[in-house]
Amino acid sequence: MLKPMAWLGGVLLMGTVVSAALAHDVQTDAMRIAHPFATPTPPGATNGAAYVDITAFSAPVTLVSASSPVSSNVELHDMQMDGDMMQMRHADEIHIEAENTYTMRPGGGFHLMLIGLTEPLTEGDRFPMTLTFADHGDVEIEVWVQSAQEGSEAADGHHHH
Ligand SMILES: [Cu+2]
Repeated sequence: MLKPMAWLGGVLLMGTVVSAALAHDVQTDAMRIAHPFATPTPPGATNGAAYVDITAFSAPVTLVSASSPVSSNVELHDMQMDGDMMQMRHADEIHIEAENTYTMRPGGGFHLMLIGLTEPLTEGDRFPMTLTFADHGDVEIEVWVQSAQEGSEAADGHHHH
């Protein structure tokens, strides 16, 4: 595993080629989960957010819950404009139709809210998370803590090879 500083230097030198190469994913019979990442949190923050891209293969998949040792709860959230206010709402499930991809990104839409962090999320950290799907059981993923831009670019690059 690369040391965070070496990894950061590589990204700065070689840009998106390296980010794409350093993307990671998990594949099951039913789906692919590409490049899970979470953004760093300021000291003292008690909540964080994680993002994954979920591609359903030949049948729809439905994410119903998530958990991680880094926080007391992981909630499915949906962030939408309500008038001129951004509002986060709890979502019961995230449904992805067959042969579709749902792309979570900072700034809006679905995300995985880490409620009650045991410690701040620091760039370069990695932590496990369990995603629970209706009919498809649990899928273990590893979440990388990256800036919104780096995480998004790595996930975007993942879809282009
Ligand atoms: Cu949220």
